[in-house]
Amino acid sequence: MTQSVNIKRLATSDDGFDESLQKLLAWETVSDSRVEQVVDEILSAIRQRGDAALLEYTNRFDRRVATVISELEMTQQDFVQALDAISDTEREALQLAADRIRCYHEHQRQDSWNYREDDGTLLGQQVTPLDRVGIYVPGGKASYPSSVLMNAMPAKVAGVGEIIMVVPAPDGELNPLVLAAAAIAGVDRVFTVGGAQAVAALAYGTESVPKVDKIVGPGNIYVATAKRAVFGAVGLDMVAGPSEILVVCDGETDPDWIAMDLFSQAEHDEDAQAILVSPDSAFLDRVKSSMEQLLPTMERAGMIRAALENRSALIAVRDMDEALELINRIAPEHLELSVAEPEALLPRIRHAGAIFMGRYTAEALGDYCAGPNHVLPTSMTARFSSPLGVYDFQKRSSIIMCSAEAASRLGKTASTLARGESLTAHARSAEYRIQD
Ligand code: HSO
Ligand code: ZN
Repeated sequence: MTQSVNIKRLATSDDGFDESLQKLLAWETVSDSRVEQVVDEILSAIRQRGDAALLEYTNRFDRRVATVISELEMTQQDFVQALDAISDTEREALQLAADRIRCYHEHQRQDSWNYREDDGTLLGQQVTPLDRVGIYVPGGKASYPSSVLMNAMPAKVAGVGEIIMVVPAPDGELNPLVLAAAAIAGVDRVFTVGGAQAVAALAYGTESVPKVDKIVGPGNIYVATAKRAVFGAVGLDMVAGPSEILVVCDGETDPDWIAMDLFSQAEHDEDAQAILVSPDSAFLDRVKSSMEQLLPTMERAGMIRAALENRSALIAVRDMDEALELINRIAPEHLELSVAEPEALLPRIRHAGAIFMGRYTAEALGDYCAGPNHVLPTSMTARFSSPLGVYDFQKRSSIIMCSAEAASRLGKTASTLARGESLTAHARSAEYRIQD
């Protein structure tokens, strides 16, 4: 049985290719004023009434029957039970993934540094972890244990003092793998609350939920809107758009492998984007027929088909130079270089969230256990941003220590500049320390 797939077929040699590409890449996050209004109400209720409001919303939206927030907090015993509830194979896989993610992220840790000038002045930068962070984990189908690891491990490696996780448990149901991943990652506290009310609780603090310094993790439109609204009171991670994959193939990889790699992103979301670029246009046909054969075997066939027909494409290029140009224009979240010598292309790639090199490196390996983070810049933001990392949970303070001699010398410069700005107190403060 095969199922035809209506994926766009483009070629860089087409008239109007640029326009077609632009249409494909266009993605706007719609801000919905009705959602904003609902979220505003929730935010101010939590701010004013704390736990009481958090309980009301959680009982209403998640059909819970809690009378105090402590009933919604997971205990040490819940952690242990979750670890027991999953299979040995699952526990070992989570543990192995966590170990590899930790090891990779340890390389990202930034250290403090300083240097001394001839007159004894010391200048430097002191790096400190954030005190407390909140991790939002969506409920339901998009509740990914792998994302718990990817958000919590870099915070842990950074040395964050306390990691608070929130995850909705509609009808009291929670995937034990999510809780097990939290236990393995070393999350300190887990509250089964979600939505805008959970974001508000983390941002403002309630009697029971401690206020955090930064909130990370994906969520639905209510969560995203709430995050945007509390920005400033707390730090935030990037706003994630739908998943994207760009595969560049020389035509020599098994077309089934490529079809499945494209499916692996398409199955996330109907707005996900899967693009295949090749100089071999007969290969594009082969991948298309692989897709048509494989699609009926997929559990999420409906989602995959929607994503493939919506914002995805098979693109023929004249040569690898053109492929490289396209990569940098598309700035994909995930880039697979399914070619014989990916190292030769690497120095020419400037914009991509994560680069998967060679025919064997399926993107799925990076999603779970290769080691690098799977929280990556989407929607062309790889032009200016980077994967979630340890550096997102560290901050820097500047250090200045002047010797008497330096204070005297720099004082003259500071005084001149201060007087130029008519800031007399600045000038005199510097001048006091000038010794002649
Ligand atoms: N590919 C997703 C992450 C993920 N995949 C989680 C499977 N589980 C991020 O783009
Ligand atoms: Zn994925």
